[in-house]
Amino acid sequence: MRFSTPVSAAIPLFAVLLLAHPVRAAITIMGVAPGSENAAIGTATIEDFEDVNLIPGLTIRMGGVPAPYPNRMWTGILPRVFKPSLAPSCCTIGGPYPNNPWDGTGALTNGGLGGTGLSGLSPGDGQFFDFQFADTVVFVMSTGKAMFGVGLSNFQSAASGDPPRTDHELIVNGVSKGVLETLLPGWVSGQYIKNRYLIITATAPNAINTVAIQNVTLADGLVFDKLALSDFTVPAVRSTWGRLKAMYR
Ligand SMILES: [Ca+2]
Ligand SMILES: [Ca+2]
Repeated sequence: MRFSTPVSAAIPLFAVLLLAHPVRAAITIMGVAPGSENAAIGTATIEDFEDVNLIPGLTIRMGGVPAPYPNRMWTGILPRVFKPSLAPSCCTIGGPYPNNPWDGTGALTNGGLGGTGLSGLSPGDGQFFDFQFADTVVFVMSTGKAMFGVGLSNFQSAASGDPPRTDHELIVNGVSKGVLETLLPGWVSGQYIKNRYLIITATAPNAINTVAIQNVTLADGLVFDKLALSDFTVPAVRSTWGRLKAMYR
């Protein structure tokens, strides 16, 4: 087959078209300081972790649990409510953490996933702040989302952790985006604080299916709260059809 337009002429035209229609980022990542998140999540469905029931369509996986203990995956119901204000203060655990929740008093943690921990009190099946800690926390959505948000607390970064622990990798839809420490402007590290509110948005036809946060080098007890999910709005097909009908009335 021969093309009517010579290749040498088509390339500049293609370049011009690219410049005229810049490719929009399919997935964007941002972070805001505590108290500034509501503008971004105002209409979202919120999981506040104040009871054991998870919002529909959300599955949470605790991965990379040190052997011989199993990974855990929760859909619909959590093993218990975790309250950071009741985290153990003994045995270098560092609790309590009354400032970790983003709403109410309950939250999600990657701890308590094997044995009785340093405190001797861990139930071993999750939602308790003690060893063992999962290396990776994965949020799995049953349908692709337009927006995913979550409050991050108790993250102790490698360079400034109070005391330092590890940086934290963000993986969206199975693709690494780098570490939160450099991804989120104004990142603040520490175990007794809220670090940042993470907001991920997708531009159709892309969608957010999984969000994973992973301790890179050392175990770090992490706290998550005020998780927000937004669906895509109904496609504009109907309104476009309505406008077409109006044109031909
Ligand atoms: Ca909460
Ligand atoms: Ca921590």
